[in-house]
Amino acid sequence: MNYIDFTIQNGVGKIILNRPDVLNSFTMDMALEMQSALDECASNKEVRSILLTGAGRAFSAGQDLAAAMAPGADIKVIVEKQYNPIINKIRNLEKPVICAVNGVAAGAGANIAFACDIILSATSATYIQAFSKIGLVPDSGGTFFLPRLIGLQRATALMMLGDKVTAEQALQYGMIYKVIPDDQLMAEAEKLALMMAQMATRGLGLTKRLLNASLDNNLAQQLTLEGELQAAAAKTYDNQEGVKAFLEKRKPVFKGE
Ligand code: T3D
Repeated sequence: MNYIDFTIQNGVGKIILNRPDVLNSFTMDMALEMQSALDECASNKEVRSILLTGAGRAFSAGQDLAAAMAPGADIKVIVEKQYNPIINKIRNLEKPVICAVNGVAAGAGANIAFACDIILSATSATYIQAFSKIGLVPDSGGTFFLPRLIGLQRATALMMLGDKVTAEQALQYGMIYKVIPDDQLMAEAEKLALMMAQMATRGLGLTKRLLNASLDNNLAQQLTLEGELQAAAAKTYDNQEGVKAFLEKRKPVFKGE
């Protein structure tokens, strides 16, 4: 891989967007590499949690605008081949995806972060729905996730005005989970990813399936699905181990099965 760093260690699949000179903005090649890494995280049983972050001072400035202007570039193809698969792969990956936003997250860069399960943000990170500044509409699932995270009023204002949101504001709005001092972000994110890789990850994956479904289902459908997936969770090794460990007053050893 040339534009991302991808490693698997101690159950954690770590994806680092790595075009720091252009603030990790996306080209087709980088997007396809990220998609391959997400596929590997989904299929490889060794991977039980995923950590996504950026190299250098930015998380991602979204689409590489020079690449978007290159002869032959087709914006519809860019959205359909680069970003839509990334968002679908993150949401359909039944393992926790942690996003450590290390710096500015703009355009598609911000909206990829919002598709992740848990967002930890550096104090200095900022979030910009940059699309309106260049006459585009938000993509990468932004119009789906942002209003659900922070409400229609704030999402509309941020998407129309393109205001820069600080990490503290993002936390107050409910866009992200935690703000962490810059020099501690990666250590905290790695600690969380490692901890989650040792949890009952099959159950976490089923929880993610429920949360995905809750975005469309009515209450009756959701209650039915909760019953079905609770029955599936109860059949896992990890449920047996969790209950046994509780009764034996010891720490459970989960396998993600
Ligand atoms: O085809 C399509 O377009 C459809 C897909 C759309 C999805 C999208 O994501 S649309 C939104 C695209 N992103 C943007 O509009 C953001 C553009 N970038 C910025 O507004 C600013 O760079 C930031 C606010 C993110 C950060 O500002 P600052 O002052 O910290 O950094 P800078 O000096 O602007 O950028 C540093 C370098 O990165 C600079 O290169 P240089 O001068 O050092 O050689 C700059 O040109 C480059 N860079 C930053 N963002 C992009 C970029 N190069 C290409 N594409 C970028 N998006």
